[in-house]
Amino acid sequence: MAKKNSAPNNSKPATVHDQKATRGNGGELHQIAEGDTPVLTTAQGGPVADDQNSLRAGERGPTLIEDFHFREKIFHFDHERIPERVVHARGYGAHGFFETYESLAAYTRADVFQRPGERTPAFVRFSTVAGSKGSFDLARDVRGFAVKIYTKEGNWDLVGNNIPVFFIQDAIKFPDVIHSVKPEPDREFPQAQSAHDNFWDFISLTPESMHMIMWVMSDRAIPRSFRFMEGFGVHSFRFVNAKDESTFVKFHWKPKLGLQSVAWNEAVKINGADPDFHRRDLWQAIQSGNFPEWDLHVQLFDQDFADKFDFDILDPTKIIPEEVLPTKPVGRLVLDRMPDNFFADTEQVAFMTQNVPPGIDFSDDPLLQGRNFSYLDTQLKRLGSPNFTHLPINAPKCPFQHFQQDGHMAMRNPVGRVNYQPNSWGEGPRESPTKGFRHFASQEQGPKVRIRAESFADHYSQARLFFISQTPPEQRHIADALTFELSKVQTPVIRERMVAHLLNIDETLGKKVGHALGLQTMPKPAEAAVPTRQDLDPSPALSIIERGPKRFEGRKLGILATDGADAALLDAITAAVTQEKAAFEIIAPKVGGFTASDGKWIEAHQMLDGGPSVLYDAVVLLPSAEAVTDLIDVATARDFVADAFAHCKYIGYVAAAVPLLERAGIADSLDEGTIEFTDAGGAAAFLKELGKLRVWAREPSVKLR
Ligand code: HDE
Repeated sequence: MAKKNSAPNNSKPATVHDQKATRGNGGELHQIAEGDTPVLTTAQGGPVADDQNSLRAGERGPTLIEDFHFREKIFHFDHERIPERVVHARGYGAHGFFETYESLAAYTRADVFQRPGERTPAFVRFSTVAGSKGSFDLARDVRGFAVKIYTKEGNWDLVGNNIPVFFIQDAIKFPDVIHSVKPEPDREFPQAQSAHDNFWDFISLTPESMHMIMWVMSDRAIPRSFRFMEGFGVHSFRFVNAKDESTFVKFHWKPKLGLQSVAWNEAVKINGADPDFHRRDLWQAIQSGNFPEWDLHVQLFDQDFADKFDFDILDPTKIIPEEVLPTKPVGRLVLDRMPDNFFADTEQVAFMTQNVPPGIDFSDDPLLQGRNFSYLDTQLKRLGSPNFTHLPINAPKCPFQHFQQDGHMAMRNPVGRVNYQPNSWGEGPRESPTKGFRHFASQEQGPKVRIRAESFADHYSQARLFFISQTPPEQRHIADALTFELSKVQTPVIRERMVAHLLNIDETLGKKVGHALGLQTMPKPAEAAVPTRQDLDPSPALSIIERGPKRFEGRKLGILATDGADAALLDAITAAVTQEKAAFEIIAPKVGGFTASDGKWIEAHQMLDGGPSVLYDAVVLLPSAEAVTDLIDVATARDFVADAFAHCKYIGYVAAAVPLLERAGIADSLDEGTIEFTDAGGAAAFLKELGKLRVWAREPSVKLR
C-alpha cells in the first residue's frame, strides 16, 4: 500500500531503527532501546555509546585508528555522492499514476492501454538540462519530462522534454551540442547558461538547430512551474497491435491547468530569491493535496500520412502541427506523492528510452536510435552496477524472472540450482513468442552509409512556423531573448552568423535582433539547402498565451500586509483564493506577523525581504494608512510594487496603499490590471480577473524583457 506523506513539519526523520524494522531479513527484530528511544547503532548494528567525540589518546591527543565507529561514519560520508547525470543533473521527481481513458487495442497491444479506468503506478522526474545538480531552477533551458510507467508488462519509460523538437538530427552530435552549452572547459563558467560564445558558436554552425532555438528562446524555456508545462516524446514511435500492424504515434502531455511561463526579468530575480522555485512549487502543490495532472495525447498516423507530410516524420527537429493532425487524449497522469527520500527515488531513478513494453516500438529516427544505446550505458557509470534494476525505484512492479545474476550489490539473488535455459530440470522461465516483445518487422534495406537524408534538409521552415504562430508579446520575448543571449557572446562574427540565420527565418525578427545588437551592417541571410517555406499556416497550439489557463486555480497570490490591515478584506481575499483552489502567502515587515484592524494577530508566511513579488502570480497591497508611511521608505516594498507592475501582473490595492504606488512610480500609469478594493465585496470579482494572469496590454509601455 502506498505510504501516506506526512506534512513537512511533523514528518519524522527516518532512523536506523526504521530501516532495520522495515528491511530486516526475517530474523528476530530486536530493538536496542533506552525507554522509548532507539539506541543509535553502527551500520553493522552495534550500539554506540558516544557519537559526539572521537576516540583519542589523552584529552587533547591524536585520534586513534582503532575508532571503528568514527572510521565507518566518515567512510560512509566520504562516499555519499554518486556522479551527477551528464545532462539533466538537476531534477525533481514525484510518484503518481497513469489512468487509461479508453482501449487502444486497435492500435497497440500494450497492456497499459487496454482497459479504460485502469490505473498504473508512475514516477516522473522533471529537470533542467545544462546546469549541475546544485544550479538554480529558472535557467533558460529545456526541461526534461521523464515518465516511468510500471506496467504489467514491464517498465515503459517515456523520456521526454517540454519542447517537441531537438537541437540535432543525429545522436552522434549529442556530445558536441552538450559540450558547447556546458561551462567552457578552460574556465568552468558560465554555469547553467546558454548565453556564451561556445554555445552560440556551435549553434550558428549548425542550421538544423534553428527550429529548436526558436523554442529555447521563447518563454517555453522559463516555465512558471513544472505543473504548467507540456511534455513531448519528441520522436515518432510506433504502436503495434495484436495483429502486428503498426501505427506511428507521437506523445504529448498537456497540463490540466494550462500553460504558463515567467518573464526573463522575473526569472533572473527568482533565481536569487528562491533558486528552488520549481521544486518548492511541486512539493507544496502535492503536500497540500492539489495534485498536478496532465492528459496524455497521441497523434496517430500511418505510412501514407508520413509519405505525404511536408517534412520527414523521422526528423526530430520537426513537429506535426496539431492543426494538421489533431491530438487525441488517451489517458491522464496524476502526481500525488513525493518520494520519502530524494536520493532513493529521484537521484537513483534510471530512465531508458529502450524500456518499452510489447505494443510500443521505435521508429528509425536517428536520434532515438542513438538514445537507445546511451541510456543503458550511462546508468552503469552513474549507479555503479548492472544491478541498478534492483533498486526499488527502478525495479518493475510486475513479476519478473530471468537468469541474470551476481555483480556488485546484488540484492535479488536466485535460489535453487537452475540459472540457465534450456535445462533438463523443468524449472525456470522460458521465452514466449506470443506473449514476449516482438520487434516490428519493418522492411529495411540500403547501402551502409554515413549520410543525412535529403528529406532532413529544410532547417528554417518550421522555425518560421513556430515564430509566426506566437502572439505579439511572445514574439517580442523571442527577439529580446536572442538579443540578450547574443549580447553575452564576445565574438562579433558569431553574433552576425546568428543574425544571418534569423534573417532566413523571419526578416523582421532578424533585423530587429541585428539592430538591437548594434550590428553596423546587416549580414546576408544564411545560405539554405532548400528555400524557407513562407506558406505554412500558423499553429496557434504553439503559443503559451493561447494555451493559458482559464482560472487562477493552482496559482499563488502574494498579499503584502501590515499592522492595521483591513481584516474583513483580508478574510474575503483569502477565502476567495481558497475557493478558487489557489494558494496565497502573506508578506509582512516582520515574519512573526502583525495585528489586523480587528485586533487579531495574523501570522505572516514571509518577511518582506524574503517574499518579493516575483514569487507570486498576482499581488494585493493591504497596508494601513499608518504603516504605509514606513513602508514607502523600504526599497524591497517599492520593488515589490514596481516589479509586479513591470511584470504585467494584476495588482489589487486599498486606498491606503496609494503612497506606495506613488513612490514605486506607477500611480500615474494605473490600468485595468490595477484594481482598487473599496470593500471586502470585491474579492471574488478580483479573483476572477486573475485568471488572465497578465495584463499584456501594459507590456509595450513597461518594456518587459
Ligand atoms: Fe537524453 N540523456 N539524450 N534526451 N534525456 C539523458 O541519461 C541522450 C534527448 C532526456 O530525469 C542521459 O540517465 C542522447 C532528447 C531526459 O533521469 C543520457 C541524446 C530528449 C533526461 C542521455 C539525448 C532527452 C535525459 C543522462 C541524443 C527528449 C533525464 C542521464 C541522441 C526527448 C532523465 C541519463 C532523468 C538524460 C542521452 C537527447 C530527454 C546521457 C545521447 C531528444 C528527460 O543517457
